[in-house]
Amino acid sequence: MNTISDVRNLFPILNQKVNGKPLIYFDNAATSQKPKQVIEAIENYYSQYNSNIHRGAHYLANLATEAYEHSRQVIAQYLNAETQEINFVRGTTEGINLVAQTYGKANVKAGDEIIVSAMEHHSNIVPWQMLCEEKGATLKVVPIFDSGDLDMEAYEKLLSAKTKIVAVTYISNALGTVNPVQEIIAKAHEVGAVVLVDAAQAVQHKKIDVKALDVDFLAFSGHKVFGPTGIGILYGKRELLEAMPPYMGGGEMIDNVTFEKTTFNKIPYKFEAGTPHIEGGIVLGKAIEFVQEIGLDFIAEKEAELLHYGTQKLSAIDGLRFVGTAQEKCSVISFLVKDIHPYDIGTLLDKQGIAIRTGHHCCQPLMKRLQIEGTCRASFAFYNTAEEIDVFAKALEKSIAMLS
Ligand code: 7TS
Repeated sequence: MNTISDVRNLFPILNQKVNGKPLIYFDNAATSQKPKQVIEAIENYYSQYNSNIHRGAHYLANLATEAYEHSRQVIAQYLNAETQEINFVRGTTEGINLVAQTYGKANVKAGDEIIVSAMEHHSNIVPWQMLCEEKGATLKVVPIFDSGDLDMEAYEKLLSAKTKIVAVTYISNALGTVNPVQEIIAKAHEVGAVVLVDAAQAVQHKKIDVKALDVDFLAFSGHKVFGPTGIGILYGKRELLEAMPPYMGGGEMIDNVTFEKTTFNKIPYKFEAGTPHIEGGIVLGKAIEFVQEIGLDFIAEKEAELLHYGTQKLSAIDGLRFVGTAQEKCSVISFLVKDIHPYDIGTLLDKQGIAIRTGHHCCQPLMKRLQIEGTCRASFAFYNTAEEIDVFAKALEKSIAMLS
């Protein structure tokens, strides 16, 4: 599996025409495409061993339970976590809300502060804002430079004994900025705050070792890491998860129920009420195994080449300006051209078979900070090619000519 066509053949969806042109999929930050082994794992589950897990003492239920729990182990090893620290959730959004509604409710009081950054996705802003409103706490925002780099000096100044939670994205979906999370975590710990890292844009690009990072909570979505939608992971340190109240009540999360009092199950089941997304959980493990087979080094190398080439190619386009030029970036290129509305560019590119994202990318406060309404965003995965970037650059020039 060495050539790029070998890699691309693993992703059946890539081999098709859109509007009469070969599909060029540059919307990987929104969701990644799925390799054959992930698609086959979904079919295998439903055609061979679909069954409810944990509760049924029969053959199929045991197979499904084993596969689900095996997946938890695969994911734990991938992150260098303990198996019981891996909670299946619906995605990054649910993971963050879970922490806000459990750890947050139990530990944040009036007068406390929660710190987020100016480049957060709405899902790492709104849950904290809701918590702050409920508790009378204050949301503080780490500013960024125009480049899209975090202002680390300002961050240090914001930290104090009042800081209870720091919630920050590892990689910005809108700008591609890679944040110095290790340093952010260490500084937060100095004032006794816990840190949640939003790894929605990181886990598919970078090796993450939760122990080395010493991160308290980390959330990601399966669908951005070549797995299904509707499934994701919340990692939490064991001692924090054990001390936290439950999130949702229901089956599976209990130890014993009477009308007088309910005792709760041990972690991670305490946070997994109801029948979960069984197929999703199993297949997310397959997606992580897929990433391990391909190798994060290979992925990082390919994506760095694409980022470099794409940046070079687009800089030659008259009137184009990049939004997000941080020192360390991942394979996301956000840009604007003259005063053309991003949506118009996106629509014309789509007619040429090219999928990019336009708009505020669920980062309205970031767009306000940059005094823009939105951007055009091309985000690459390791299965994209320099040839696709060539076609994209030509199509972009053609679109600009039509819109100017
Ligand atoms: N955090 C970041 C940094 C994200 O990029 C996203 C999704 C989320 C959280 C939410 O993830 P979800 O799976 O729970 O929805 N970002 C994008 C995007 O950039 N385009 O579409 C979704």
